[in-house]
Amino acid sequence: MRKVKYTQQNYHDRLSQILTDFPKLDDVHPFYADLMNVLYDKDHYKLALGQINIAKNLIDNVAKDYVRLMKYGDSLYRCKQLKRAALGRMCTIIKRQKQSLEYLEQVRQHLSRLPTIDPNTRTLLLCGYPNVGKSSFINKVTRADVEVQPYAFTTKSLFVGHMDYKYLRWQVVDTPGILDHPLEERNTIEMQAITALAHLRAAVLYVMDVSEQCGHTIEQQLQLFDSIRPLFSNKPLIIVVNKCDVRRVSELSEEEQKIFQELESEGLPVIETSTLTEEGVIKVKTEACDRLLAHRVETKMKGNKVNDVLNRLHLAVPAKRDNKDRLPFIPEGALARKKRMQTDAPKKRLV
Ligand SMILES: Nc1nc2c(ncn2[C@@H]2O[C@H](COP(=O)(O)OP(=O)(O)OP(=O)(O)O)[C@@H](O)[C@H]2O)c(=O)[nH]1
Ligand SMILES: [Mg+2]
Repeated sequence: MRKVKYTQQNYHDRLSQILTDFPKLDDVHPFYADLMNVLYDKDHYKLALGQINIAKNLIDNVAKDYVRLMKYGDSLYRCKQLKRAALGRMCTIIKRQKQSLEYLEQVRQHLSRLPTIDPNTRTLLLCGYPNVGKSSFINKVTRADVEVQPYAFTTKSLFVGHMDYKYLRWQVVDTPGILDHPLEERNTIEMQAITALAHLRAAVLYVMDVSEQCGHTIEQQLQLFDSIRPLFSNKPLIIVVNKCDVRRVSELSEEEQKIFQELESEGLPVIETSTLTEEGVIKVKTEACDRLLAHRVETKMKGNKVNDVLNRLHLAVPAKRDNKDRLPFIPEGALARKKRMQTDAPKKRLV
């Protein structure tokens, strides 16, 4: 009886451990829940965990039944047979879980290598067609080291890098390139980018390549921009025109230039960059960060928590008492020293 109970307890503990350690899709942030759905398929994941749970209960029942039977065992030999049967049945139950366990192990390994993206912090999100220079950009502004190659779909998953601006921590997310087709036809690689766009409250940098070296025309890139535009709503948006060392907006045909002017008149900044010469890279960074900061303050002002804080705040606006000038007071000694410094030979000042 002890052997049967011991085996049951061991199986029970390990299976419970698996069940508690895997994240529940309903508990994690919607961004991660969606990402896991894209990568591992939500139904398959839930089913696998459900199977493990069923196996755990089956084992518990087997142990209970056989321990009861053993109490009525009329000989040592019969008890031994019952023990063998109990252990055998428990093993069979576990053996049948092979597929679920293997799948969960794969998920576990993949999950542990996912980038740590904090969905609530300040984030810049790079998106656009494949091969336009998104990864080159993240490599320039952060300490990340993402692979850059002259062919499409070099980046196949999300990457995150960190940088500092205005003494704040920022994360920059590099996404795989996306093509312009309906959502149902998108593959796992593209869906990761879409998930990030949908869930992260970030400043979006839409990277374009007017040199068309990426293999897609400006028209196609603008079409994609229009079709994923709903995902940009309520987010600061910047259009990054990359590879300006090859071709500038001013070298485009008049019609194409007009499109960019229209975008600018809508209030979208269009910034030319080149990750080769680093032209415009810092400008994009500061512009995006400033816009996101302003946007975050704005949304916070709209929330209902703001009244709590505003009640406790008092903004003092001092008014002038009279028109008397109150000049700063500089002690005699300091003045004299300053004068000496100016009149003395410049050589001494240098020393
Ligand atoms: N001339 C020029 N080439 C660039 C510039 N930025 C990137 N490239 C080149 O463009 C190619 C693609 O760059 P990536 O950074 O890998 O592009 P990506 O958008 O990350 O591509 P995917 O990961 O495939 O979506 C590389 O060969 C880069 O050397 C630039 O400013 N000027
Ligand atoms: Mg890339």
